Amino acid sequence: MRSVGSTLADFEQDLISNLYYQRGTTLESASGSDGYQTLALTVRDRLVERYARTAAAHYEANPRFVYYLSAEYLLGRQLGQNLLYTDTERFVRPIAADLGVTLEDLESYDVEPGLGNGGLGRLAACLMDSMATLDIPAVGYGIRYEFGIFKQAFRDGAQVERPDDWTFYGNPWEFPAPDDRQVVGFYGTTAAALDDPTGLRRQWTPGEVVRGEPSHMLVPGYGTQTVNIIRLWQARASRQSFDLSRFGAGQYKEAVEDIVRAENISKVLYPDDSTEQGRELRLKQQYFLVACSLRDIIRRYRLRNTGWDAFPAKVVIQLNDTHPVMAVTELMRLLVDEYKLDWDLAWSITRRTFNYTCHTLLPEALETWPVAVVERLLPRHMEIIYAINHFFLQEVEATYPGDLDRLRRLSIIQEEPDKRVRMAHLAVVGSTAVNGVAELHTRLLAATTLRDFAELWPQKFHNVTNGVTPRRFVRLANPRLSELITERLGDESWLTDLDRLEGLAGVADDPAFLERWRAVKRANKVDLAAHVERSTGVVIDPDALCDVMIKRFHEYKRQHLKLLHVIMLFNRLREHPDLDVVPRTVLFGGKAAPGYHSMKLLLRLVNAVAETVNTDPVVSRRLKVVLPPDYNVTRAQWIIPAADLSEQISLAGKEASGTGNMKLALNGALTIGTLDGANIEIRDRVGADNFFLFGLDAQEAADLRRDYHPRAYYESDPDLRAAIDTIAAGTFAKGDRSLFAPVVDSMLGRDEYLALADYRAYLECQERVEHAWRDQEAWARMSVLNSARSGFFSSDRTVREYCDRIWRVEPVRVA
Ligand code: 26Q
Repeated sequence: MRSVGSTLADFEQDLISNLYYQRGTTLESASGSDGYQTLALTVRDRLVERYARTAAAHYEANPRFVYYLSAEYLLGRQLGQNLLYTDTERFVRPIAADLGVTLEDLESYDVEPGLGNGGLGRLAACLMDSMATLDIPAVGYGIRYEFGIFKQAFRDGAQVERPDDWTFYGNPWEFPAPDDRQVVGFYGTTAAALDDPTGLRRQWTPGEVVRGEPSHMLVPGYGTQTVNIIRLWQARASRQSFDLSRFGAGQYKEAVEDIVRAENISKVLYPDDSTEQGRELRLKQQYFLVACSLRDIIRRYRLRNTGWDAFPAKVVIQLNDTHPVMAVTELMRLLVDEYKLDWDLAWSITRRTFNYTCHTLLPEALETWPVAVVERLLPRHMEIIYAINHFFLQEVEATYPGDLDRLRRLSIIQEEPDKRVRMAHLAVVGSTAVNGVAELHTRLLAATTLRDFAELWPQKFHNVTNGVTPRRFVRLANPRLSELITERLGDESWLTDLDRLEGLAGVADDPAFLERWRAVKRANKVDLAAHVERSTGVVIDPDALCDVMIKRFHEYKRQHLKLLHVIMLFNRLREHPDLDVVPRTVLFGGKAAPGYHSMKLLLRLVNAVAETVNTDPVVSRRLKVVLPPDYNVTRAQWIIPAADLSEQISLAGKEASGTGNMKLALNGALTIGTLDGANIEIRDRVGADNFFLFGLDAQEAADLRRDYHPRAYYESDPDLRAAIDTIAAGTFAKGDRSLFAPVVDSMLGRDEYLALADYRAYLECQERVEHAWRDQEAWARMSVLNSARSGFFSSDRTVREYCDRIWRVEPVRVA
């Protein structure tokens, strides 16, 4: 095997060579982009070698593999990560300096692949990172969207979406693998298979075929030789589709129609994590991912194994939410129709192969597809779903004889008001293990959303609390803090053994250490201020409390509750200009789904409030509000290290877990939060004294919701009334009372997520925050304890739990 050198001289040599032979240019005429691409290729070369060794070790060991199926991956920028993982940053700095550029200049060309919406996509990336770090043989499968999550800009404060053409300059981090292409069918008809007396095997003749072309991104482990891959599928027209005769006859549009239709499948990521759109194309995407990936999994299985008996022992497939759940039906189709296994054996193999992670509790977020749509697009799969459901309901009937209502509730098919396939039910029925993503979430899943299933199969239900990778979200994002931690703990082993952060607790009372801790936070805030000024023009004070709410805009997350607090502060400062309040910068970050009009209006209101606050000569000295556009993983890495306060204020019982809460706590932000998702576990670990808790708990919220009158809170709380009236009066709309009226109406009308009920508690809690902030040393101590006690939230721990409880896989060391 060819080998790259490990010295500075080798690295330099490879850079020159790559610039010349890969970019086709020279030092004299290279552009900044050439410089970046060349560096990327040179770093990539170091990973390729490890990948080759990993593939060889895996082939040799023929281990059980984890296959992670996810419609989304939010990987973040690759350059910094891969420099760290190959330990080559130390070469690049001096070389760049010689050339008169900085590493930061080069990094500005690194485009993050935005192949996800939010938490679920970023979790997939963190788990892949941890699997590689723990030497777990794994492949991630996903879609190579031509356009990722839209770019957010603001025009007159309103969100405008621009396409994310992330591959425009080429993606140096991926390898096309056209040899492993697959063919996928859609539509068409089914017929009885002549040789099958049971009628369970049938033959599908698709009406359209599309090619899936894979490319892969390398996923290196930290501190190990393992490099796994994420394989991303792109849809292309099958070769026959290009109609040369039509083209020759001048019918250009018709000639390329099939090509366009095929390529549309992987054209764009659905930017919608709220409303189920019922769009056939989304289902097509899902099946495309699943069909390509399963064929690839079987191809890989057959490299080292024969027959089907060993399949579930060698293959474990994790379904990231229900988006890839058609895999259950597709594996059945492949085994029964194509490989001619009998149904029962195929079903036993299938059920033993899959596991399902659920990421929500919101009933409206549970995917269902109209039977008519599935029938048309995937006629054979619809038959298989009916058959699976038939046998499943027989099982239920045997357990609960005569309980028709239970059958109706459990059925994979919803009958009323219209016939739909319940994807979550299919996922549970087709899986060995089902897991929620935080303790409360798992408990509520079993008690509410999936209750009947939890009663039927209690052993199927597990909790695996989410985690985040400390490499990206501490080491890369926060090098200053990392250095201080390493100095304190003596070495860098905390990066792969995050519980070692506990060692910081011992210096949480050491004034000298606290002083340094604060200096790090301040320096990070100075950096953030530069980013904020560049993107918004607003100058923020690095000594102000940095109050951060970064996440998708969604009603249940209650950005409007935070905004009511901001407006209250604004009103107070206007009325009492000399009031002694803690200077604060309130930073929001997040996108709203393009079709989510109420949240887009709320974004607009945030911008309007920001404008009013920041231009008020009196108020703006103590309060700033910013919403830097286009929040993404890269920006998260800038914001998180600078945060003092982490806003985790969803209505209890609605946020499955949250992962931003973990990233912020690890970086020493204190949380103000409700008893929701993983907030509960964070508070349990960092200690109630180091966490600002407020609000209804999940039970209280559910009870209150039954008979809820938001107006009563408005009437009885003068601060709340003043804040809402300020919006209603048009204060943030140049006197126009109509623009933000829908926000007011929704709060006073339904207030779906009980923001008004939690308002007073939130305000009082923010007063406790202010009080705590006034003692900077005590605050720093709490900050240290948050980092010190958050080691549990490493995604390494999450992956270990999946390995032990669900996957039952063992590491394979790569020499
Ligand atoms: C479904 C159907 C049609 C169109 C879009 C979708 C869709 C897309 C994305 C549905 C859901 C999502 C994303 C969900 C998500 O990010 N959930 C979050 O997952 C995190 C990781 O487990 C949790 O921490 C968050 O609490 C949860 O909200």
